[in-house]
Amino acid sequence: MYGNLSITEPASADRFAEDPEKLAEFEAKIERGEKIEPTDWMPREYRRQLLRMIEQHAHSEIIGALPEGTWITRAPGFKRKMALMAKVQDEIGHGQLLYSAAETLGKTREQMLTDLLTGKAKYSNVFNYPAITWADTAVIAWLIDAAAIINQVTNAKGSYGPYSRALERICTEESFHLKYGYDNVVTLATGTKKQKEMVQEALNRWWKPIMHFFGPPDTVSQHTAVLMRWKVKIASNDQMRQQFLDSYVPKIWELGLTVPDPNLRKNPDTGQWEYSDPDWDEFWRVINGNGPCNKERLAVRRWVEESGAWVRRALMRPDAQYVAPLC
Ligand code: BYC
Repeated sequence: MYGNLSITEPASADRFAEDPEKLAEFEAKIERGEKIEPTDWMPREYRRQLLRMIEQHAHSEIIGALPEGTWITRAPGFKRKMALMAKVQDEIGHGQLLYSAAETLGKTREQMLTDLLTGKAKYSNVFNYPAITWADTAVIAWLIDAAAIINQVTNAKGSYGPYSRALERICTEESFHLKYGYDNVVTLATGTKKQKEMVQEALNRWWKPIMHFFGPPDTVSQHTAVLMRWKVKIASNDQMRQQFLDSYVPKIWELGLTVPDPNLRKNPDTGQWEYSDPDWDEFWRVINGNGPCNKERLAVRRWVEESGAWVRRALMRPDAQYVAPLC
């Protein structure tokens, strides 16, 4: 509970009925394409949903730095090491931006981090899988960043000012990540037989998590309807998944790589991609804490939190003021 808002408050049928006049004004503003700012009136459900989504997104950025981060010391060559370090640093910066956007809704960063470390908060499914070879980092930087860009470019047009502005800035940096990832994939896909095999194996490992990345099918998604009504989400999970397939399957094929799904095809009549069921049971297991790396990821974050505690304590000391040098 913080302020008068509980994020665990159950969504009920009359959740929009708190003040019909204010609600109508709020919805008209969204309809006109104006942004909602932190000091504006907003329905409790809008605040609760935004906080849930932005907080999860922020956690995804800082946990998302881990699979690639473990490869910094092993990156092939100095240039790639520098580029990977810059990318990982950017992801942490995205987390900072998003925690700040979430804080405008009334929850402290400390509480958000506590919820992450105790396993109460969710973060993106994809970061609970291991990056086994260098090729895994290439596939993450190309295709997971591509998937994230599709989601974020779309939602940057959303109704909440602080989130949409944070997303715009994040997308600019993500587009460099995508180029970096693509360059690494191209190098491997056009390299030796062994390198090509390595990148194909990485793609095989990551395909299912990437299909899961956009969320459960629209028929199952619990939050899409209300989020789209209030223009927090501008496209549904299935629409974003289709957009990803449209843009990236041809690029994957162009590199001579294959997608590990024998049923993947674009239906010429509907224009929609058809694909095999990507095992949604696995998705639910992973996002609820039982994926291959969930425990390891949280253990690393806990270690970081504990080993950085002295820095935070020192910074918060009332006498820890910066004294400008005299010269
Ligand atoms: N992973 O009703 P639904 C990056 C949960 S980081 C985990 O469809 P919604 C990067 C969902 O939360 C960028 N959980 O939800 C960083 C809900 O559970 P709760 C990551 C998921 O919100 C470093 C339940 O399933 N991007 O790019 O309408 C290196 C029902 O789902 C997932 C974002 O975080 C998932 N994939 O739509 C490299 C995007 N999907 O909360 C790269 C921001 C669903 O009721 N988030 N769930 O317990 C979103 O856009 C939306 O939240 C989603 C889901 C589209 C993901």
